[in-house]
Formats: sequence, C-alpha cells, structure tokens
Amino acid sequence: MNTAICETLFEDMGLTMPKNKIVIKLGGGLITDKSQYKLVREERIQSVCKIISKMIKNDDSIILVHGAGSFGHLEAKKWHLSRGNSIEIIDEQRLAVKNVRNDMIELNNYVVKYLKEFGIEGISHPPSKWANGLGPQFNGDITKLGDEKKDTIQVTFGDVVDVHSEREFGILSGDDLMVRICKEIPGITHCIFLLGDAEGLLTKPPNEEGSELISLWSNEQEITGRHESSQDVTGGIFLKAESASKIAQNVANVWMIDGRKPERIAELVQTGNTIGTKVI
Ligand code: IP8
Repeated sequence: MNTAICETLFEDMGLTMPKNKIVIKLGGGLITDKSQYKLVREERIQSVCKIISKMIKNDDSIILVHGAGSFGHLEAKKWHLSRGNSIEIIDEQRLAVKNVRNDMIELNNYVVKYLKEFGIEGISHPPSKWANGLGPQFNGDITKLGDEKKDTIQVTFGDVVDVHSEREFGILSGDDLMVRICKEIPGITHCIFLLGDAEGLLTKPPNEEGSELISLWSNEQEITGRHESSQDVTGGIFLKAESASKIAQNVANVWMIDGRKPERIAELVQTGNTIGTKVI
C-alpha cells in the first residue's frame, strides 16, 4: 500500500500516521546501578521518558524494551539461573526465579510510572508470562508489541523465562527481544540501544586511556570491550553489538547512543545523525 493511501486510511480512522517507528532499549546499566542490588536511577528513567513522550506527541511510534541491571543480574548470577536447573540448589533457584521475576516487575513499574508522569500509558508485557526458551529464537508471539494506540507505548524487558527441557528456566535478554521485535514487527525505522556508561561503541572499555568512539561499526570490526561477568549474566556489550548487527540486516537506522544524553534520540530521529555509533 502506498503512503498516500495509508495516510487517508489513518485519517478516516481518526488516527495520524506514525512518522517513525522506533524501538528503544534502555540498558540495565543506564537505569540502575549495576553493582548494588535494586538501586534504581530514577532521574535517568525520567529524562528518557520525557524525550520519549515528546516524540510520541509528535506522532512517532515507540516500542520500549529495558534491561535488568541490578534488579536481575546480581541474583541471577548468585543462583546460576542462566545455567538452568542445578540439582543440588534447585529449591533456592526456584525461589530466586520467583524473586527475580518480581524484582523485574518492580523495575518495570518505575518505567511505567515515569511514562505516566509525561502522559503516556505504558502497557507491560513481562516475558515470563508469554515467552519461553532462550536466545533470539525463543518461543512467543512478539506481534502484540506492535499494537499502536494513541499516547500508548508497549513495554517489555529482559526476564527469567521457562525453558521446556531439563534446564527448566533461563535468562532471556532484552537484547534478544530487540532482535525479534525488529525482525517480526513490520515498518521499524529506527532501533536504538541506550547505554549507561559510554557515548556508543568504543575502541576500548570506557575509562581506559585512549578509548575512542567508533562512529560507524560493522561486525567485521573487532571490539575489545569488557564483560563484567561478576555483575552480568547475559553478554554485556558483546551481546548488544551482536544483536545490533543482526538487526541492521532489516532496519536502516540502528544506533548505540549515550542514554545519559537522551536529547540525542530526538536529534537522531529528526536529522538522521547524532553522536553515537551507527551499526551497519
Ligand atoms: O539486562 C537480563 O536482561 P538484559 C534479564 O536485557 C535478567 O540482558 C533477569 C537478568
């Protein structure tokens, strides 16, 4: 269907045509302090939600995914949840699965609360309720995240999900959700990963001398990141880069940018460019 016919149909239905369809991931390291159990960075969530609400009022459509940070990774690490059922500690693990799921809902509530503060209704889709299996090929109907309604955003997040094998459970990263959303929901124009500690992909870990921003990245280019495996049960920056690279096969504008400067999201969408890493 051509754009003019689409526009007329939208108008007839009393809707305005979304200008851009943007999938944004709030990294767990952006919205929490990853080293301290359940320490949320509310001011960062708030400032991203403010920009997002302006974009929604400007008729862009947004799907939001967020990471777990210290609401998920620390307990998941302690109880080896990413390995699945470990017979000798299974009772503690089952309890930890419940606790992490509850903690993730608690973190999600902060995101929904700040969307609401700016007049946006966040509709939450906790993966433990609709997805099972691991990696980007997990089972679950992602299409509900594509539902569009005025002043509404569909929201999902990394979670502990059931695995239908002797493993019993495992960790589904928000990055895997990003890959599937961008593959299965039609018309995505932008996919943006918001980082908490860097302006984009860097040549070396942040804070290391000589570390520079890579403004254009493809996966042929090696990165020497640091994976904080004491805090992170998914793949850190490596999984993010790999996921972004997969997404770049279907989506034209895939970026990693600094979530501490959320005005860059709006700049990117308006001008096609900003400070950050464009993934090709
Ligand atoms: O932070 C991990 O999701 P991510 C989910 O998006 C849990 O990788 C529960 C650790």
